[in-house]
Amino acid sequence: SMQCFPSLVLALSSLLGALALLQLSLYLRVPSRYGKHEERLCRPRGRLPARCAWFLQELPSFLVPALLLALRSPPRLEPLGCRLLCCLFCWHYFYRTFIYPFFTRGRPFPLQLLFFGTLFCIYNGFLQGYYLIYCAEYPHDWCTDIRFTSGLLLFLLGMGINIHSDLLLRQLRKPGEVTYKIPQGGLFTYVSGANYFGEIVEWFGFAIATWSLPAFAFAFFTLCCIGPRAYHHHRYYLKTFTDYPKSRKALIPFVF
Ligand code: NDX
Repeated sequence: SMQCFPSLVLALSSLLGALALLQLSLYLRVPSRYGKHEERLCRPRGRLPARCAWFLQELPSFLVPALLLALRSPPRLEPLGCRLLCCLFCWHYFYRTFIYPFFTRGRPFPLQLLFFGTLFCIYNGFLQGYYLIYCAEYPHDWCTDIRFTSGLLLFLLGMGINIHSDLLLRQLRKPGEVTYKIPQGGLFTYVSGANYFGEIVEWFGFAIATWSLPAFAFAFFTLCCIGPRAYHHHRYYLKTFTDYPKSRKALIPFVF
């Protein structure tokens, strides 16, 4: 049966950090090519309806840790902390896999990115799940530790912002529509990437609550992945809409 190999956790987390830097260098100048940043002019490549693509891509991030948790033998009943934290991770990906895709009105998603996205979700789902279920150890009073409570609060706040912003974006279109409009309301009043801001807050909250290397590596990856994307969305809006609100920032309210 499986056991904890700390060197495996260290290796996988470092690779995740390296991927984050790769991502930053690739997508700081040019955005990743899906959604509003897909090249219209290049030859038509394979695409899958957004619904299927997001479902398939995000499913492993839910399934892998959920299976690790369910199949662990002997069942690890003792540390409540690990199970609770693993459930938080699964909870987010339950939303992203089983709820978000079924309501999305997004454009068809490029197969090539879907492939890498799926690999990424398997990798990260395994790393976070494996660490929490086989390696993490928390004192019995972890639930009252300031790191746990403040991290959990940030996680919930970020998740709320993320889900609310996803909803506001979806409502910009009628079913079947693929045009872009100026997002309004909620945190979009302050930033162009309100959904991304929520997601970043969420994963840094998770990192603080778990106080673990894999979770900090993932939060950093998220920042490097969707931080630049928020900036590119912002530039796109400024270029496309002459009446775009001048005071709105890219990612962080009032700051950047
Ligand atoms: N999926 C995370 N890297 C990513 C898919 C892409 O969950 O090769 C990371 C995730 C993957 C990425 C994933 C990992 C890295 C990959 C990358 C592709 C390349 C990259 C694999 C897995 C890579 C290396 C080199 C390291 C291997 O038509 P449309 O689709 O534009 O419609 C949109 C609509 N919308 C509007 N509608 C009307 N008017 C407007 N003005 C509109 N603006 C947007 O709203 C969509 O239907 C919807 C949302 O669009 P958008 O662009 O704001 O968000 P999107 O990027 O699609 O993300 C959706 C949600 C969001 O809440 C975000 O926070 C979360 O997913 N997310 C996304 C990406 C990554 C991630 C979270 C994370 O890292 N935690």
